[in-house]
Amino acid sequence: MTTVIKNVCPLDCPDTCSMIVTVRNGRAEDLRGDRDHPFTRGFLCQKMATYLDRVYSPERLTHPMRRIGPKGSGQFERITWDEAIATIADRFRAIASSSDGPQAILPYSYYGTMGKLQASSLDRRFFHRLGASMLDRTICASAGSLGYEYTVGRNRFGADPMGAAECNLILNWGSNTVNTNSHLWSLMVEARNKHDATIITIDPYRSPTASRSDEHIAIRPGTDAALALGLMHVIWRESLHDQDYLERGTTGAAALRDRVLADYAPSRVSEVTSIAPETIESLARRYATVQPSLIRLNYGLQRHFGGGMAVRTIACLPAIVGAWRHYGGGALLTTSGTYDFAMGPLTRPDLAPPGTRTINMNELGEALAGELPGPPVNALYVYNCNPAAVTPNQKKVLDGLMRDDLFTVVHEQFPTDTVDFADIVLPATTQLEHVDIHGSYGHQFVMFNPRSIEPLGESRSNNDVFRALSRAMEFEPELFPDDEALIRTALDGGPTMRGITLERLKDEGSIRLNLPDRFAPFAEGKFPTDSGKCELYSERMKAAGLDPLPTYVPPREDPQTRPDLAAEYPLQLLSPPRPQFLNSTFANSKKHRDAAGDPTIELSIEDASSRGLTDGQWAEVYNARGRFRARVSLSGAVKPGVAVSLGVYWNKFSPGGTNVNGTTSSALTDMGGGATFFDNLVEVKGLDSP
Ligand SMILES: Nc1nc2c(c(=O)[nH]1)N[C@H]1C(S)=C(S)[C@@H](COP(=O)(O)OP(=O)(O)OC[C@H]3O[C@@H](n4cnc5c(=O)[nH]c(N)nc54)[C@H](O)[C@@H]3O)O[C@H]1N2
Ligand SMILES: Nc1nc2c(c(=O)[nH]1)N[C@H]1C(S)=C(S)[C@@H](COP(=O)(O)OP(=O)(O)OC[C@H]3O[C@@H](n4cnc5c(=O)[nH]c(N)nc54)[C@H](O)[C@@H]3O)O[C@H]1N2
Ligand SMILES: [Mo]
Repeated sequence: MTTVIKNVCPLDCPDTCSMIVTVRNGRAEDLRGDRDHPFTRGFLCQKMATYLDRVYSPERLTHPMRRIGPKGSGQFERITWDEAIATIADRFRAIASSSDGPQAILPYSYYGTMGKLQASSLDRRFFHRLGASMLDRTICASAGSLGYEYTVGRNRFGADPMGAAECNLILNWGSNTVNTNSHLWSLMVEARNKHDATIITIDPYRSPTASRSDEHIAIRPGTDAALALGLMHVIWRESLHDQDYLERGTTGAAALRDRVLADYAPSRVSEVTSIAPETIESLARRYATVQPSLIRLNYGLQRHFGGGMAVRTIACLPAIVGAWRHYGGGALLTTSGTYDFAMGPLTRPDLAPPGTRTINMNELGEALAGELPGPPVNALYVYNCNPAAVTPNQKKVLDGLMRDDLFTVVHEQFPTDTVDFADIVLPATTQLEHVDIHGSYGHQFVMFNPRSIEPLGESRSNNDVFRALSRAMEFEPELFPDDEALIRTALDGGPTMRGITLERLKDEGSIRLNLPDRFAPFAEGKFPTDSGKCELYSERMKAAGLDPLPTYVPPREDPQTRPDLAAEYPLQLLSPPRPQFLNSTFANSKKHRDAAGDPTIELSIEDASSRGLTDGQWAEVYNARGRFRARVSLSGAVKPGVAVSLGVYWNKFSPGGTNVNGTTSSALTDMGGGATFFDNLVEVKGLDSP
């Protein structure tokens, strides 16, 4: 029997594609992009095009296991699900009734799947009901989200991505759109082909997006706010601002104008950003006069200490030139705020005991080392995440995972670096084997993912495991209903969800949110902030102890402000994703690893030759936190003082046993408690062999 089913790509990526899966006699045999989906438009990225290889990989975890070797060794023996669930429930009960209490248990997850159910429903209910510590999921987007919210408003939405095709000027600002948001890139290319739009990329690295743009502005890492303030200086100096929009739609314009005219002349901004003053002037003029203009504002620039302020500052620009007036114009950080899913009823934060502590996920190393306030962490339950590879300050994290007194459960599809440290390993389903619904952070559709094939081996979905654990813990069964009931709960949300039902989703697969066609949310100058305006001056920021006006906050590890540190570790190291992997997902697949090649460290010719390094040679990259090995790459993609190492490789496939996060810092951003992966000074020395 052959059936054709619409599934949804589960990856943590803005595109959330609609996929057409052909199932023959219970086996998925073909998977491709949905031609009828307005955003997917018939193509999948290079990673998902071979997803069936992942689903049917012989390396999948297919039964529960218990550790039999030392921690970190990855030696396990098979056990039954009953035994696994009973072991976990017994340990959780013992910890909960010990003097440390249930907060000594820490759930640890991120978005291995973006599905509303398998990422954030029964897991939250289970751990809230247990009284476990809460996790602040800050590893990716929290700095910029807060900076954007302070400025543009609580719902955190912006330009309609479908409108990108109608823009005349497009800035990829800290965004490698070609690889990380490829369906938006295709709309940008459409704008260029149809009406000669100009695409400009602002990135210290000549990324694939930068090289395919009409112009690449190679900014010094972590200095984007200074550039934005320099653009404002030119715009106001030359009276290119939109006075009418500023009066109707903003607070604090006069104060911001005074600041930028006094402090951010292009000559000074040039010293900070290492962009020529003429480039700043010309960009400002074009940005102010070519409309509609879109700033695709993404994550690259948030992973520095001043990341929150940088996003907040850039997010002021569209209001100053009136770009929000136009469909497609303005700034686009995420569309996630357009979704009114009923997240409260779904996740039930009310079940958590009052005063329960929250642990910032970027500080996992500190948490495991007992350096944070509150009880120690005695149990860790990991799902949808590979912290041994993806978290900063890796040595500290691995030291913590080695603790013999730490009880670690890992629910996974594959034997990741994190699995190696587990006491109990649970096998997880893939997207074809479980049901889910999806929003997106790059488009505006709600999507339904049915179960297309039976779970492989004994694998179980996240929710199935939490249902089993809740029974073993004797929690109220009504808190742990079946997945369809949870979908109905999630859909019973606010205005943009109205009319979107499970029945319709089953029928149609994907439904656009209740939003106006040609959505231009701030065309009239009304914003979902306290003042109802775009807050160039923010009382909320002032109350939070932050500068209420946009400003430049330098990186923590910056040669200009920390010459002492730079004397030892002179290179600013960026480590954005490698196109063949999705964070660390797919980095175990031989096919993807072969396509990706060895880990690399891209350097300027100047920095390589002063260290006697040649192209292709193995090198060690290091600082006081740790080290990793990579091949020197002299591709001409970075300026002196900057280094790039793409991608989150698995430690166990990295020469020397550690990846780039051996060097990254767990310091937090200026706001939102975000990660500072790219705020990282290192030095490089040659090796004779890996
Ligand atoms: N193929 C692929 N796609 C992905 C992912 C993946 O791993 N692989 N990951 C997904 C996830 S979880 C996320 S969060 C997004 C991330 O996607 P993006 O937001 O595109 O983020 P990055 O690729 O980390 O960084 C984008 C660019 O910012 C640049 N950058 C670094 N520092 C600075 C700076 O100070 N200023 C400026 N202007 N630019 C800077 C980097 O060099 C990089 O080229 O992509 C998603 N899509
Ligand atoms: N140096 C550096 N480090 C980074 C980044 C960077 O740019 N540079 N990027 C950061 C960013 S933006 C992010 S978002 C994080 C991402 O970090 P993670 O969220 O850890 O993402 P992945 O590495 O993709 O790991 C997700 C894991 O979830 C598993 N999984 C998938 N589906 C399911 C499921 O249904 N159930 C269960 N139980 N497991 C499942 C997958 O097999 C995979 O191993 O990494 C961060 N780390
Ligand atoms: Mo991310």
